[in-house]
Amino acid sequence: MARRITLGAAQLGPIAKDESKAQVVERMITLLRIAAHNAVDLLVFPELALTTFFPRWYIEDLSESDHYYHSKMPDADTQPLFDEAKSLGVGFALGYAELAVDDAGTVHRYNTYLLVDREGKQVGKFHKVHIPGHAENEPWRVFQHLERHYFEPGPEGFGVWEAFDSRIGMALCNDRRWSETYRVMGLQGAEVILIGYNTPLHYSPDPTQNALAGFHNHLVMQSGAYQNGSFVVGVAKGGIEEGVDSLAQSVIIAPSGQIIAQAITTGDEVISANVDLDFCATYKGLLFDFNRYRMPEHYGSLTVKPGAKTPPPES
Ligand code: CDT
Repeated sequence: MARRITLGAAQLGPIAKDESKAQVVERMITLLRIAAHNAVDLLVFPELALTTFFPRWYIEDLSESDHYYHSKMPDADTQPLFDEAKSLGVGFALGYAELAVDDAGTVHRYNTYLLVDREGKQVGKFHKVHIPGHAENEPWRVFQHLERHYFEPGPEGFGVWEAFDSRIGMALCNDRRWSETYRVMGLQGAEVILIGYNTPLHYSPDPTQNALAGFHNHLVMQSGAYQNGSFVVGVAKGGIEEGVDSLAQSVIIAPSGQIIAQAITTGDEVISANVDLDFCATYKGLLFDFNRYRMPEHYGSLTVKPGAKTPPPES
């Protein structure tokens, strides 16, 4: 019998700096209800879904930015979202800024994805690995991308969780540009990879890339899906937020690499696709049968040793 699931992406439009978390949660609940109406089993929200993209502003003393972070989930602000999802029987993935304190009392700030199943059980947590942008205040930029000031990379790496009768992996925004992200999850048998993003359409270090933002977004996720035989759900917070225009174009991608659903707006919008998870086997079991065809022992060293000579250019 086919293992069918309805995957959904809850794209969010801009969140203003002065919009309260309660207001954002209300918007998210509206999307949850639309998703439930469309029989969605797993609804994926974007990266940092509860606030404006605050890393575009420099706050020197990090403790003064604590209101953007959550040290427990759910908390008073987000409890209504968790309650509504549970009563609707819709699982979800939530991107948020997390403030964690380890056993030694050290504070860690992570860009986090949390996976919640249809019964409301928290089944997995991922901390973003590739932290883009810069850590220093660079006020001369048109806008800043200070993720390296606000977040440290997650130490656990990329995992896969048994949930939704499947194997679910998670990644956040810049992670999607790196082939290792998908491959590490692919090697763990990921059938569905969830990716939330906030991607400005203007790339200050090289504006010639601006026109390619949409192309690169789909290129990396479609390749990652195809090369690992996985579905990918890519979800944006898009539109013009505090003067910064960000990419929308949320998508659901099949293991064939084909886009099977795509957002048509830059605002709050739900897209969904009813898929057969067994379709992954068409790729995982044939062309990308890792056990049969992958050749790690023939790839050479994956680590370039310090001082290693690169091959001379061909004349
Ligand atoms: N949020 C996030 O990771 N955004 C980055 C922007 C990189 S430009 C500094 C991205 O890769 O889309």
